[in-house]
Amino acid sequence: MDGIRSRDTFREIPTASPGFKSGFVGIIGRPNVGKSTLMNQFVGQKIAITSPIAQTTRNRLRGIVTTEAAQIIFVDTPGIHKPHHRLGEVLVNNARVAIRSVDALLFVVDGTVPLGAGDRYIADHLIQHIAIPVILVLNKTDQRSQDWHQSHPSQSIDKGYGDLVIAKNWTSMKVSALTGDGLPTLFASIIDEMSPGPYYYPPDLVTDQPERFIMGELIREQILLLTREEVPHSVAVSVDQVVEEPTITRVLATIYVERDSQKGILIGKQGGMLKGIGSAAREQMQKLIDGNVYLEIFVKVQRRWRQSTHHLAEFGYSAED
Ligand SMILES: Nc1nc2c(ncn2[C@@H]2O[C@H](COP(=O)(O)OP(=O)(O)OP(=O)(O)O)[C@@H](O)[C@H]2O)c(=O)[nH]1
Ligand SMILES: [Mg+2]
Repeated sequence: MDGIRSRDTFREIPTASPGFKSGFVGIIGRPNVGKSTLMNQFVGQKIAITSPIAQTTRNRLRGIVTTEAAQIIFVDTPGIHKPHHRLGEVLVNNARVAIRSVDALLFVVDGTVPLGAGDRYIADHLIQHIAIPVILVLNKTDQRSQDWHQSHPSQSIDKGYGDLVIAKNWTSMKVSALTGDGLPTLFASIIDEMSPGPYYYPPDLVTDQPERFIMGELIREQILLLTREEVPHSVAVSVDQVVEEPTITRVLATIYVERDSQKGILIGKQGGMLKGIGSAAREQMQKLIDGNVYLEIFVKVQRRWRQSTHHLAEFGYSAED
């Protein structure tokens, strides 16, 4: 399906035949290991934003994959890290909450570096608190080049994880979320872990989040890609209006930052930065809805919003329990 919209389709939830399998699969790991990239690859469509900046994902986001034999609902979560502000605390809390209500977990790690303290911390948490099946996903193996193999004897990396896998009887797989390498095998292992179950969503639905949410994320993604230093972490985006006209969809959005200096950076010389963000985000939105988009963006300062429970809630980052 092109675009997440299927306006004219009546979405019906079919009755599953005997033997149809379904379930929820949490994707967890440190920031930046490729969790959202992996979910997008499975879904076959970009529903989660991705970037080289750690802590890209801020909301739990479901990606739905329906085949003839199964429906898997992937739950992408924010990277687990040591929080430095209230926003970080909420994100890490919500990632932990998300993994309590799934049937299996993909624990994603960067397969090009040795097991680090951050991964070990998550692994210990899983070992102590989680009883559901865990598949350890060593991602980014496309970066294991000839040189890489010479400077990082791969056994030593895989061994660190190997001990974990053996101790807990986890399955482990090497993949590249970027190229898709290893994903069919991983998907088959996921299905193996699922029990017979119903369709939870209509077969043509790819995410539980409304289009408006993803539009805001697409703007935030461009900010992550185009700005530097503290700016990416200091922004929140609200999509204030989406008006669908016969030939175009008009979108009105506001970017919130914490300081005037950040506002200056976002707008840029003669508005150049904001124009760049707007036109790239607009292009992505057009792909998303498979139609024309007119996008207007404002920038406002909301001081210390990342520390304010009230503003966090307003921007969609409430703590779950
Ligand atoms: N080379 C390579 N890069 C990858 C792979 N998977 C993801 N990346 C890149 O790694 C960066 C982080 O990817 P994301 O999918 O945003 O990572 P994440 O784990 O969702 O990050 P957070 O949302 O911050 O927790 C992006 O620049 C991706 O393009 C992979 O298999 N190979
Ligand atoms: Mg992510």
